[in-house]
Amino acid sequence: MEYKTLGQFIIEKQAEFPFAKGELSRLLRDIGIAAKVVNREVNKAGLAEILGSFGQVNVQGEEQQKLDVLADREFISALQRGGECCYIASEEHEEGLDFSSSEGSSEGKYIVCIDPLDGSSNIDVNISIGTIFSIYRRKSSSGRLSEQDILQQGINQVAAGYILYGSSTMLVYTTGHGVNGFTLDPSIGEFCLSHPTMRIPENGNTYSINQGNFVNFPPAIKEYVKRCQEENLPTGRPYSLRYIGSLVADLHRTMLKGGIFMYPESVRHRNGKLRLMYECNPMAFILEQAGGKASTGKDRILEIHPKELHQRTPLVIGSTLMVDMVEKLYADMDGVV
Ligand code: P6P
Repeated sequence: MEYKTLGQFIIEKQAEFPFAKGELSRLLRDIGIAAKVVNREVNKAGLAEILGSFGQVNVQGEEQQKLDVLADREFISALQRGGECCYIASEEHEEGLDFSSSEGSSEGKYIVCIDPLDGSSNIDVNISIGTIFSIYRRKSSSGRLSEQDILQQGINQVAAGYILYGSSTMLVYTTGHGVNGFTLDPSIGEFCLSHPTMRIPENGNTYSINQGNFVNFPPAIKEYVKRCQEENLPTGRPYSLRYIGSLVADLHRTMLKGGIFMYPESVRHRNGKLRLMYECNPMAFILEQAGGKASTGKDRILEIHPKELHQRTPLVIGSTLMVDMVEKLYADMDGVV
């Protein structure tokens, strides 16, 4: 069987970056290695005694599942060992990990924002979970990092990707030249190119939202959901609601099949629930690179100017024509309560 591994692909694509010295390639390979270790632990979670909470609470106030902690440690140590990374912002840590001490201990020029194990509340019910990462190049050339290096707009990402630990484990990433998907072949322990040049259909028949929050949704989202429930598609078929409650799984399906995912602002989540730096920006970069769209309902996600590391944002993402419709409703209903 002819296959191309992630490592071969990265080296092949590096040639497209004339001035690349291989640092980003090494960084992506480091992430791929950590993903294989986390995948091994996720797959045996049901067998070994690593299910259940770690008894600590993370910065989000969420009970830390043991796999959360393990994944966080694994990715951080892989990135630190690789030496290409000068700063890591992780969902599991209030403060970022800064390796750019003024003594210049780190020559790394990349900043990584990561959600080591998103959707971890699904671990003990065996639902797919994921890792999401976002990579920036530092703006300053050396010395201690400043806030301008760390809180960059999503349009400055040099790479972003996710790992989906599901019925099969996939790594999907972009460096701004399209989106490619790799499936882990356990028989050789390698991620192999399985979904080259991924594209999202410009329309779809699936909407993905936590309908349980309906009463708290803004008017534009309520109107959109109502139309999905009451109207049929141009094909005459009804819309389908699909919601797993695991961002990577919901967005992977959306990218493959078309559709729209929404986690809007609400009475309960004034700025939405999802995090800008390590959930929404990377997924927005990937979906845009696959021909989709990602906004707050009003503004493009990738153009948000971050103010803090763990800030939240509303998210409306998926097939372009469906996101356009939601944005039109926000514009038409602005001010409606
Ligand atoms: P809710 C998982 O906890 C997560 O962060 C995302 O993966 C997911 O999309 C969202 O929260 C689900 O949130 O409020 O619908 O349970």
